Amino acid sequence: MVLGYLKAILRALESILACPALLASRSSRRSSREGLIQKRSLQDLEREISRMLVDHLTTSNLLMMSAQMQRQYQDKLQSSPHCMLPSYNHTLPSGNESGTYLALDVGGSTFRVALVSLRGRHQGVDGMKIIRMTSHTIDEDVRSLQGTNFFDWMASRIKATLTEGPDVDTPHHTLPIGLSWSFPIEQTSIRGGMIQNMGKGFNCANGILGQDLGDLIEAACGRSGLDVRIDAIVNDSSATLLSRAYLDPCTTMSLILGTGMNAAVHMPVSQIGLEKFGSRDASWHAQADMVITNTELSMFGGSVLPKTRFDDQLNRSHVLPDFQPLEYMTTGRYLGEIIRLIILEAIETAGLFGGNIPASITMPYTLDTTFLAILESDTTPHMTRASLYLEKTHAFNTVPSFEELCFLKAMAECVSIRAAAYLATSIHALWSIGRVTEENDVANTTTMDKTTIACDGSVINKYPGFRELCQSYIAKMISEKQHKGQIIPEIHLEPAHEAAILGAAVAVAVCVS
Ligand SMILES: *[C@@H]1O[C@H](CO)[C@@H](O)[C@H](O)[C@H]1NC(C)=O
Ligand SMILES: *[C@@H]1O[C@H](CO)[C@@H](O)[C@H](O)[C@H]1NC(C)=O
Ligand SMILES: *[C@@H]1O[C@H](CO)[C@@H](O)[C@H](O)[C@H]1NC(C)=O
Ligand SMILES: *[C@@H]1O[C@H](CO)[C@@H](O)[C@H](O)[C@H]1NC(C)=O
Ligand SMILES: CC(=O)N[C@H]1CO[C@H](CO)[C@@H](O)[C@@H]1O
Repeated sequence: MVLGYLKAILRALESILACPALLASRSSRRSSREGLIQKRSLQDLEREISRMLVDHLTTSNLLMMSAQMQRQYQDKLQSSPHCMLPSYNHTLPSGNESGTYLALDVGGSTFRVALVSLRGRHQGVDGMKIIRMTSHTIDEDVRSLQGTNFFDWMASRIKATLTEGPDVDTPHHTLPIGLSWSFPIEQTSIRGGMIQNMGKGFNCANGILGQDLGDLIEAACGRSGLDVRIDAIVNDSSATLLSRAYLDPCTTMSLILGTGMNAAVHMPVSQIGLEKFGSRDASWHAQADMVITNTELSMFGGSVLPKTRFDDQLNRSHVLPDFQPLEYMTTGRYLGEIIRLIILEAIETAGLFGGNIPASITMPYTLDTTFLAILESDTTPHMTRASLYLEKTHAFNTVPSFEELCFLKAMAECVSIRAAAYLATSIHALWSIGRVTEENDVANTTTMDKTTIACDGSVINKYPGFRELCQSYIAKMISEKQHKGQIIPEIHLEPAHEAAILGAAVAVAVCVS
């Protein structure tokens, strides 16, 4: 919950930092240097930067970094209130759960209500289906609702969804609900948690801080005449893991990589320090030998993953320096910013864009990942697609030349290759620590040794070639460490669709089955 709070501050400060007044002095200083003698050629700069970004990404170096990251994970697994957080739900779905469940997904800008039908893993993709779903924009008016008014709004949408179609065919008298909640809560059980400030402009927590989220929703539904029960509350990373685990029993990890990142892993309770479980009673410990753990992966990698001067620059002007080292080098929020910093240096020292900074990129965080994706996927001989996109979205004095577009493309490739390699390293490390206790079994395995990682988020699922590249780095790292005659373990990164809604449904199904 501390992390969620810090993230909210971060967002607020980022928007303050983007204030043009703060940057005006800098850009005028820059533009007064127009006509500066060019210090080096663009090709020379390109060679230097690409060496810096990708030359060290050899399999043996990545394995060394993985070993160091494993030590960081082990350390935080023993004691840290911020990352490697064990959830309450210790059971993965058997794949035999069935029934119709109500799933809710409350995010920053939409509230979704879905009826999900589970019919068993043996049915293949038909085993898990959204049979009805409504999506409701959370606009300013909704965000400003205080206290129980927000939950009454939710209840009215739930009721509308339920009464919209044929009656729900459920064996349960009281309709069980699973909830994906993308805001901080201090979870106190699988079905409850104390509500915290939500950030993102929401007023809901006003006057009800510390009250139980599950109770609040049930009470609001009661006032609307709905007989429901919140049985499970999950966050994005556990929802993603659960949604995929229902169909594929090899799924024991999830990865979110979009604007931000996170990962969850199903791991042995014995590897986690006792103090990390808080005040759970003995019955929880008696039942659980494995637990879904929210890694908050973004916070790892500091002092392990080599940085460039551009990363240092980004870190220095960041409102939370050193807070999320891996995130700063891999997620959608930052890939574009790294490229922007490279572009600024190239303008200043290698005459890119005739030495002029396009007005649209003088401010931090003004180049988004879409720009990188378009450059990388443009295989037209003159890069006309990328050129058109640039013309449409950014103001240039003169249209960038083909040579300049090639420079931008090469830089985008290097930045995304490094992101994929660092991500692969962090996943390999996570996978490795989960196996420590099973090592003997592993050595003796004669059957398939396969792990599926459920993936959600725009970068991992949509950025051209990214998931495949990450997958191939992981495969190289694994095979390098294998001895002759051993079965080579496999890790598969698989996209999870509608993970928040389906994961919430699976979570509730696991609880009532
Ligand atoms: C699921 O059901 C199948 C078929 O009825 C059965 O063979 C299997 O053991 C069940 N699995 C679990 C984990 O209950
Ligand atoms: C979700 O993550 C928060 C911290 O980020 C944690 O407090 C909470 O227990 C997690 N919930 C689940 C169900 O994993
Ligand atoms: C990140 O920036 C902060 C603030 O400028 C600085 O103190 C810290 O040393 C930087 N971290 C690294 C790894 O350079
Ligand atoms: C593999 O299993 C056999 C028999 O179960 C056992 O004797 C042997 O020690 C095991 N090997 C390893 C490397 O654990
Ligand atoms: C603490 C807790 O409520 N854990 C639940 C996690 O999911 C399993 C599913 O079988 C339940 O049995 C546990 O009670």
